[in-house]
Amino acid sequence: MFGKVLIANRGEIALRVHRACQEMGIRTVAVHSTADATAMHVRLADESVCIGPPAARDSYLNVAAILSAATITGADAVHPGYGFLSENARFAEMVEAHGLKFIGPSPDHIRMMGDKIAAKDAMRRLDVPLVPGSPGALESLDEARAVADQIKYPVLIKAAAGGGGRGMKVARSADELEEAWRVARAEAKAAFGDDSVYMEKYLDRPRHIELQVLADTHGKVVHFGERDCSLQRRHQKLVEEAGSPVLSAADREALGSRVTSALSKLGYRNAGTLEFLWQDGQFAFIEMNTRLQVEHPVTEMVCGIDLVKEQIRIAAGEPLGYTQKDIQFRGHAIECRITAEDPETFAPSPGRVNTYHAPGGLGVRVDSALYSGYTVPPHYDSLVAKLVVHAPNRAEAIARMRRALSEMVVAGIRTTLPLHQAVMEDAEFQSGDYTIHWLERFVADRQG
Ligand code: MV4
Repeated sequence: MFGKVLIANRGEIALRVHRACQEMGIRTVAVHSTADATAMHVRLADESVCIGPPAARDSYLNVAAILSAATITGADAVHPGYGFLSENARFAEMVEAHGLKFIGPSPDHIRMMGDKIAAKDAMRRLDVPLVPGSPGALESLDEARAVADQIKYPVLIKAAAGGGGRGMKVARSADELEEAWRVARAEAKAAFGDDSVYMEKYLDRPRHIELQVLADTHGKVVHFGERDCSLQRRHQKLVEEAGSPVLSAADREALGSRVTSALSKLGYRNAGTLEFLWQDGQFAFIEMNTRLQVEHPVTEMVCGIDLVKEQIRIAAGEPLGYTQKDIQFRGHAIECRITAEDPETFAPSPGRVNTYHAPGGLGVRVDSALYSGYTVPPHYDSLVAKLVVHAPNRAEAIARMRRALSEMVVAGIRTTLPLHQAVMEDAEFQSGDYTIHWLERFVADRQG
């Protein structure tokens, strides 16, 4: 096992990784920008290294500085967290070239899944269900017309290098296709420096359901069930649940066995999440994320497993200590992402947190790097706390979340706490009957 791990991240996820290391007897190295000198992840780590000025490109994305920090502190491995360098194949390669272990998938798998066309190609060959669409990249507007005529409108043009909704355009009929084609390509070029695009049938009211997997280096792959992440606004998730309110145990098992068999053939290793759209009882793969995700705690709560410890053990070459049938799904978990934003306009609200009080009690977990007197810097993601609850069923989990939200205090800045309370009180949310478009409308209605 590793003696020392460098955590190439900040905020709550840096703490999350530190906690797993601490319990495993592994020392930790924090890296931080000058804006984060007093941050909680720096305070808790065994050692810390300042890697640059506030702007992420000069610090948390500064590969040379991070590798130097790992070398001078004698770290054995690097955990990238999520965001920043976590899905950068080049970074994973350089970590390994410096004689360190990258706690994540192989650079080749990161690269493959970063190319959405290559990812779909792989899943198609491995019999994972997909949204109908173009067989690969669209080479011309004529080809786009031909594919659209075949799969029928509405269609969606997506960037191969995309994800997160950038470079994505809907064409509802043939006369909208040329415009969608041009705009999607231009946006893809501007955002990613790559104008490759592909086409899919547009699903108009799907749910976003993702499956968590782990693969060891001995050919074993297991899944930990699904998370329903349909509650999002402008591609920012707000609430996640495990399991999905619409999935039966049989559906979960069917999807899980398809996916684990596919990833086993692919030789995948470490943690991964496959994203699906679910509509009319059908699953369609859209993308795969090759990192630990923000919302991983809801899976941990229902499965009773520490995904970060598992990632570390896998990277150290240990085999998974259990099989699929040992993984049980107990109860229901919900996560609320509390951000430093105005709960109505979503304007960023960094600044000093005069008072911070975390809720507690049975089935309540708070992953946060906040403390009373901490100043939320303006340079990074606005996530300040993940409030996670676990209960025997969904109704009790919602009741528990309402109770926990009412106890939580983050004073001095604006946060999305009031929005979360309103969502939890809403009858439609409580019914579980919502799609990826539900929150957009809910927020608009609140704004009046
Ligand atoms: C789609 C779709 C409808 N049909 N693909 C958005 C981001 C990217 N990860 C995939 N996205 C979508 N792909 C087809 N064929 C609708 C979306 C989408 C979406 C997906 C998941 C979560 C939130 C979303 C919000 C808007 C659109």
